[in-house]
Amino acid sequence: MTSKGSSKFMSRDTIYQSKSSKVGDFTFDDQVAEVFPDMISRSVPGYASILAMIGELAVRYVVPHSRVYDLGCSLGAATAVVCDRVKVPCKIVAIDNSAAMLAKMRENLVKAKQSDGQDCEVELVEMSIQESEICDASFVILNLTLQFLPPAERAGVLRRIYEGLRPGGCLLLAEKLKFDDEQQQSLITELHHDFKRAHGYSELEIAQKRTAIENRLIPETLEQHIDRLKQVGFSTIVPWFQCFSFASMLAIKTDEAPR
Ligand code: GEK
Repeated sequence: MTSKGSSKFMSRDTIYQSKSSKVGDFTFDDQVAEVFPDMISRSVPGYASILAMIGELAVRYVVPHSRVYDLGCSLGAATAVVCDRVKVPCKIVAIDNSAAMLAKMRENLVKAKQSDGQDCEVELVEMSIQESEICDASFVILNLTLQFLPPAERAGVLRRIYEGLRPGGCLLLAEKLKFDDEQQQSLITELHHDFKRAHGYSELEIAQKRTAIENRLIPETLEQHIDRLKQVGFSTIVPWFQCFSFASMLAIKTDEAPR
C-alpha cells in the first residue's frame, strides 16, 4: 500500500452544498467514503502534517514481528504511511466500523499491491474499536477517532490499548479539542471556519456540516485527554502538535515494570 499519488484523483466533497430542510446526523456511509480524502484534507488543518509524522514515529516505535493498530482507519491513510516507512516485518491491524470506508480501503490496498515489496502485512477488520482486542502492539494509532466514541466508553478503550502495548510502545492520539475558556473557544472556531472558507467551503456547507457533526463528534479538552491517559497507566504523555483545535499527543508505555 502506498501513501503517494492519490490527491490528483480525489472526488470533491459537495455533500453539504445544497440547502437541506433537515440536516441529519453525520454518518460514515458510501457518500462520505467516496469524497473522504478531499473532505478531511479541507476540514482538518494539519492533517497532512500529522500523517507524515505518523510515518516518522512508526520508524521509531515499530519493532520487528509486533503489531500496529490503526483504529478508525477510514480509507487507510495512516496504514499507508506506516507501510511506506517501516522496513521491519510487522502486522498492521486496521479497524473501522464503517463497511463503506473499509470497502474503499480494500480497493486502495488492491491497487497498491501491484507496486509493493513492503514488509507490513495488513489485515482489515470491520468492528467497533470498543470490541476490538489489542495485543502485542508496538504502535497504536487513534487518528481523529476517539472523538466519535461516547465519552463514557473512551477510558475502557484506552485501558485496553495500554494493556495491549508492549513495554516501550507508543499510542498516537489525535483529536479535535474543546476549550473551557469561551473566548479561546470562539476564536479557535472562527480560525477553523476561516481555514474551511480558504479551502473552498461555503457558509452553507460549513453551517450544515456543523449541524450534522455536533451530536457525533464530542470534543474534550487537552487536560481531559492527558488526565485520562495518565489514569489508564501511560507514563509519558507528550502533546507534540496543535493547529487551531486539532491536536496530537504521544503516550508511551514505560519500558520498566512499575514500582
Ligand atoms: C485517518 N484515522 O485518515 N469503531 C470503529 N471505527 C469508528 C468508530 C468506532 N466506534 N467510530 C468512528 N469510527 C483516519 C481518520 S475519521 C476522522 C479517522 C474524521 C471510524 C469512522 O467510521 C471513520 O472512518 C473514522 O473512525 C473517523 O487517519 O472523519 O474526522
